[in-house]
Amino acid sequence: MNRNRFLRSHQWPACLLVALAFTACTPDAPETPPPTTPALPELPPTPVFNADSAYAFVQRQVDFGPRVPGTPAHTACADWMVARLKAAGAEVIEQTGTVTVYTGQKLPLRNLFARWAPDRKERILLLAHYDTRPMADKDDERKNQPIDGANDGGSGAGVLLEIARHLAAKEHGPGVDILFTDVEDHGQPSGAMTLDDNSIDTWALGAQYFAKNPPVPGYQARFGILLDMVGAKDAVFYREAISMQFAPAVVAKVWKTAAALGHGERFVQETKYFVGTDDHVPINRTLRIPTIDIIEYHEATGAFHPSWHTHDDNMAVIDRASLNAVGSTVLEVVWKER
Ligand code: 1BN
Ligand code: ZN
Repeated sequence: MNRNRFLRSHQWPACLLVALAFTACTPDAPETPPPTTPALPELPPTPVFNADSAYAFVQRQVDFGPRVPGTPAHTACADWMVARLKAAGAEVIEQTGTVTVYTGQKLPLRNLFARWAPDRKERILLLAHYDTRPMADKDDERKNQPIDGANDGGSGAGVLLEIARHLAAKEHGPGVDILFTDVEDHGQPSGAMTLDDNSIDTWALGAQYFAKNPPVPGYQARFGILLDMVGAKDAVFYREAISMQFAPAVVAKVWKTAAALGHGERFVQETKYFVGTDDHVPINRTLRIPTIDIIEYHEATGAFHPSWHTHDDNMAVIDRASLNAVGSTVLEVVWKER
């Protein structure tokens, strides 16, 4: 077929358009730069978490003796913590009250709520209990005597006291609150490590009290992180099931940060259902702050560390590397939050 006859007159406008399109793509045509997203300002470097300091804070708590609510050792330890928090630049609200434990006994309650940059609306909540169990109900001996609570009570509070030391220097991002809860560990003894429905509310009385009566009206935070039993040697942290139910994005953030810092082998990407209750439950349920629990899962017991609620929960189980893995991860999460 003759090519000139193939290009019939009604086809010319289309050819012209194609030709024009090619012309527009020649190198001489002016280029419009692609749209760019403005770079976020660089964040200040995260301070170094000092595991020796965290360890010394655990030791200091244990040196007071068992921190059983209503005892002089508990009062002395709380006074010392308040002084430390104020020295670290916090505004400290002491929430006092009375709670009734499972025996019917009334106990004094003293939650310590330490705040940095309290005027900022956006906030992060960190928490740990500082009271210790009044009995060793999982031990074979001296069951009625109180425990040292180096891991259960001491370790979470020790890590948070070390983090507190750095918070006055945090000028960017959300304000930080640290809640040291009281009367967490005065719950009804159970046969196994699991809880029945009746006993579940006998635990975490300080966190329940805080959630029902927030000392700052309308208190809210972007998210919360609870530390409990984080100090034993070779502690491993699985994704805890209640945290996964209420705050899966916070678990993902913390576990990802831990892996980025080289602690991926301790922060295992697998969910275990093993915590019947803890302080994060009322914070999630009542205040609706998505809050996770970083708590050791121990392979041999299928639940907590073997020293749990025994006299073996003493300084011999505490290890700086475990305190460091948790403390440096939480400090990094806090510092990277914009
Ligand atoms: C955690 C540490 N808890 C007490 N000490 C809460 C709890 C109590 C979890 C009973 C499971 C059973
Ligand atoms: Zn306990």
